[in-house]
Amino acid sequence: MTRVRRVLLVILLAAVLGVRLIGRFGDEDDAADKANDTGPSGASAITVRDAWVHAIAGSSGITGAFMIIENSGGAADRLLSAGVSAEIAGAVEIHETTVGEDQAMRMRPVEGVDVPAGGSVKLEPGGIHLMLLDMKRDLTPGETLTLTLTFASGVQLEVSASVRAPE
Ligand SMILES: [Cu+2]
Repeated sequence: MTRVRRVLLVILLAAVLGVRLIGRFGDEDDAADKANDTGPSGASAITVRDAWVHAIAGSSGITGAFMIIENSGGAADRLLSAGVSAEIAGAVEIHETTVGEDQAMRMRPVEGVDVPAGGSVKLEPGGIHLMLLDMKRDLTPGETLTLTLTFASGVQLEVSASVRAPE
């Protein structure tokens, strides 16, 4: 009996997760429809939300920045580079996380990140992220950094990212 219940619970969980996934795709479809209604709007099609940076202390030297980049326009775009004040970090790279045959997680720089027309891309821990290197000081939860993102379309965005403590 308990086994049956456990199986039912798993099916229920899968159903809930499935619905949530479908819900997300639904939202993206809506965004795409809106973009189609207004047509390609040029320079302001790219927006960023939920930008945050991992807090660091004790001169760990590097940290990660994460966000959701949305493209409401009719043309694909591509994040080419990111920057931050030289008082904060010496360099910013775009990284992807890969899992090797030995199951170890590694990061490597990538040339850019595609943001599809009417779509979005999520930069997140364990996935694509911005890597701040050669950190000049600690980052304390509650403070805000300004990141500059440069896209292939020529769009340059200033993004406010809040510093958050590790969970
Ligand atoms: Cu990295």
